[in-house]
Amino acid sequence: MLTFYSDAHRLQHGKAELIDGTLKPCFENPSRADMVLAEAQRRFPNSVRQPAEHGLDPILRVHDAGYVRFLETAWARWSAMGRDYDALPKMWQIRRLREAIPEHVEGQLCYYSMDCGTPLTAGTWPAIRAAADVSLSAADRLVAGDRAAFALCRPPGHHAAFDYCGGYCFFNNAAIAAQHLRDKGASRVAVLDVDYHHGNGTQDIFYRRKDVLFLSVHGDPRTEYPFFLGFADEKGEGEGLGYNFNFPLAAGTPADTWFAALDTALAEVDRYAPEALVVSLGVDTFEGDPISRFRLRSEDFLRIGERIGKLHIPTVFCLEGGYAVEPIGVNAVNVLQGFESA
Ligand code: 6XA
Ligand code: ZN
Repeated sequence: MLTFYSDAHRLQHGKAELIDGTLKPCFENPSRADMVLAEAQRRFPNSVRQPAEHGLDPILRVHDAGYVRFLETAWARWSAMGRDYDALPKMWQIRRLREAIPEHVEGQLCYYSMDCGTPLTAGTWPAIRAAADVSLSAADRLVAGDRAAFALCRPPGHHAAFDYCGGYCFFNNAAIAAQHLRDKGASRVAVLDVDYHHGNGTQDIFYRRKDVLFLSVHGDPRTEYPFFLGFADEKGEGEGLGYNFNFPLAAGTPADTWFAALDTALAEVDRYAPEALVVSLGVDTFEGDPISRFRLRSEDFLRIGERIGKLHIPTVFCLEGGYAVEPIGVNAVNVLQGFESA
């Protein structure tokens, strides 16, 4: 399968995120993509392609225009105040505060952010545009008839909702790919999220729709980030009722229990019979991940790919989380190889 990749990901290199009460170097950094790219090149020689530019239209199919405009202009407005350091929000529009969008860039940053771990930097805009193009170009391969494609996206996307960023994510690359597949003719698309963290952004975007099925296997939000979404009783709304599936699992869950949840999710995908599948491929389910608490081993990632491949659905894999940098390439590419072997 082809891998889509852009060097522009390097432009997103936040200095620090708020962890345990202190600012620490971002776990989400360019070395992650370097490791995945090297392993993809090693195992699938001559398979790496540059993305094609798709413009803003496919992004605006799933994101609020005001939010997109904010992302486009935020750095210029922030740096115009003499600030040459990354932008992080410092408060939230919490219960009973006014929902009006502030005028000032600082207020807008708070309004459009979910957390304090998603630094907006000088290079965020070109990096997230490129990541969207990477996922769109991978989706284009399915439209052209390929069985699968890998979008080596950075920064990741699954926490980014219709109108907010969070969890290192700004544009929801997987949702953008899923919508693109719909717009190019697929009548039903499924998004399967296997990252350790619930894909709250993807759920948000498709929650009232039945043409895109969303399923997520993740750490239980009662104890795990993003805390405020990802519970099993979130089943969709309106037309979308019955088209959202969450499989929260306790921190520390061992591999066999995790695979049982995956199988239940895959059975739902099969029942839905989508014409295309987008996998939010986080590998922070790895036992050695520094910020997550599942216990998959590197060889387990081959099995994930095999099981997804057995569905025989054209599939785009979008890279999400995974912070054990040394093995991230092996773990992510194991999924792709398992898929190809199925
Ligand atoms: C809080 C943890 C962010 C989780 C990011 C992630 N800074 N999401 O891996 O999938
Ligand atoms: Zn994650």
